[in-house]
Amino acid sequence: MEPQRKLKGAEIMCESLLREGVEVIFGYPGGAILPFYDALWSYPQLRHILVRHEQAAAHAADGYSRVTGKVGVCVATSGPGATNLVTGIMGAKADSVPMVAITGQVARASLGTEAFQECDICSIAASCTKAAFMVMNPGDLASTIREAFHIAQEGRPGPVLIDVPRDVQLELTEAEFPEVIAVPVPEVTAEAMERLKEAARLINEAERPVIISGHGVLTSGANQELMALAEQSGIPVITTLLGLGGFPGGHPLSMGMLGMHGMYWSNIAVDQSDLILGVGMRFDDRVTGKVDTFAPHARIIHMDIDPTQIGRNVPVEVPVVGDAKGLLQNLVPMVKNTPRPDWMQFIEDLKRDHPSLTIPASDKLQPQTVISTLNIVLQEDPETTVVTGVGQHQMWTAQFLSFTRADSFVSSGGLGAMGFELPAAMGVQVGKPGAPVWVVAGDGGFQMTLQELVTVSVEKLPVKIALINNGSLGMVRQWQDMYFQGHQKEVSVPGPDFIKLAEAYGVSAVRVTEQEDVLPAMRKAQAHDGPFLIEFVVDSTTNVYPMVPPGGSLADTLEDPAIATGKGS
Ligand SMILES: Cc1ncc(C[n+]2csc(CCOP(=O)(O)OP(=O)(O)O)c2C)c(N)n1
Repeated sequence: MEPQRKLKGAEIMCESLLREGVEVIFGYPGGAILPFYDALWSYPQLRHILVRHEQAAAHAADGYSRVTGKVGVCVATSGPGATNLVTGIMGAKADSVPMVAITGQVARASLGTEAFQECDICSIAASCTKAAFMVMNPGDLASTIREAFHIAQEGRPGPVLIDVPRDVQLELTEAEFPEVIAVPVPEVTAEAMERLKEAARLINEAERPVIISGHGVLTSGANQELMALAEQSGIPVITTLLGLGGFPGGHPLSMGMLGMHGMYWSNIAVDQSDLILGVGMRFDDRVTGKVDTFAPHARIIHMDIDPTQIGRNVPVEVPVVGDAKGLLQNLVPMVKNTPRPDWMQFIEDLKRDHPSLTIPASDKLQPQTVISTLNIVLQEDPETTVVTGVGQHQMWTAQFLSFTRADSFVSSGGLGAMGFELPAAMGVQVGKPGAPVWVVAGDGGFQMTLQELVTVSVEKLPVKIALINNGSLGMVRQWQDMYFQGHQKEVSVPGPDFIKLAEAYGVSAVRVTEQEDVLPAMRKAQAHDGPFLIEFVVDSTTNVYPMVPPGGSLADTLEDPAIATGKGS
């Protein structure tokens, strides 16, 4: 501890953030956090991005963290400011994103009096953070902030909330700042080494093995190690939604995504496999389908940094706790290169006979056409990051785009929060100022946070927005059509004139209705110096396939009926 001069609580907060290496904060002021905002005058190194709704601050901090690997920071006032952060905080918890959320609170003497804008945010946050602290003494601020940053990053990363009463921010105290120590990467333990030997034995004996790679591979920076394992063992790699980018899409061993809207061949391969090596993933319900019938012939090796995830959803034969990078580094030399011609042929046959990337033959502009055209743009600039909302467009983006880097795809996976797209893209763009950032949005989700158009405009964040306007809550409409006898209820979401709206916010925009205009519009957006929106008016009846029906097993994966009956394009 290094003794310091007397500082106000709010100054200690700023000083601590600087010491943690924070460069940018996404936030929105209000009465209970005003002392902190006042202190920001003295800390110009802390860039503050003023969002237009606190939910956007949390999503932006999330997006920023996912592409920089740093802790994302968001700030709000007490009461409604704090509760508005909650969706974004929960999203970070679900997707293992390190975040520190700072909220103002009413003064200590008013606590528990139902004071104006008083809200027990620590209780609310208890279930959606790794930890939530209320700091009652300014002398505890520096150590609490240090602890929060440590907790956010250690083990399975996630969000931490710090609630600071207004008068604590104002009180002067002798500040002592703990030394900032980077969270060490956990060593591979002796126990894990024993498990890896067992894992290697199973891998070497397996006849029909698959690797399922998740977000943990990205957070641990284990892309190279995963590649080494796949190539050394000859085992195909399937990814979860958030695992996309952990293994290059174009690689011969890449099988794309599995799960509810995964590739048909991936789902069937998992169903038929005799060994699954799950790395940095959770076997969540979107991945497994009906859990009782998940991969009935497979033995499961599960590597994860969070021991509570192992054996939680599926029975695991070899649990290996640790950081993916270190575990894979140690595993690679233990596995033999084993040719499995029958298995690889089975997969090739599946790919040939069951095309999963289907586009309906129609005169109307198809959403998949738009998204697959974006692939051209993406391949041209390898630094591009694509950020999606939630719904059909998200699934088509995951299916049709080929991601090659860990920071090339950002999406709300675990929480599936519509409205994530634009604010998260702001954070991505702030984190990667020179890199192209594309948003793929649905017209429903976009209407949830489109007020942030003004933030991208004012902050000069040159994000490009591909708005897939199918006039409806497409994914919900699809479910109503397929599983509620076509009773479409409350799924039509007519929006405003998106072009006029974008322009009103200072964002240039064009509307595209024809296939031949798709690529030229994207080129125009790319060349434009600043944010740009393209509204693609697409067929409102198109469904996402493949699809595991609700309650179904991976083996029940439905193909596009047009393809299944031989009528596909
Ligand atoms: C905040 C929130 N509310 C509701 C849902 C449920 N939901 C999932 S997908 C979806 C429809 C999304 O519509 P849109 O953004 O237009 O995308 P599309 O499916 O049409 O591509 C809804 C309502 C959700 N995921 N998030």
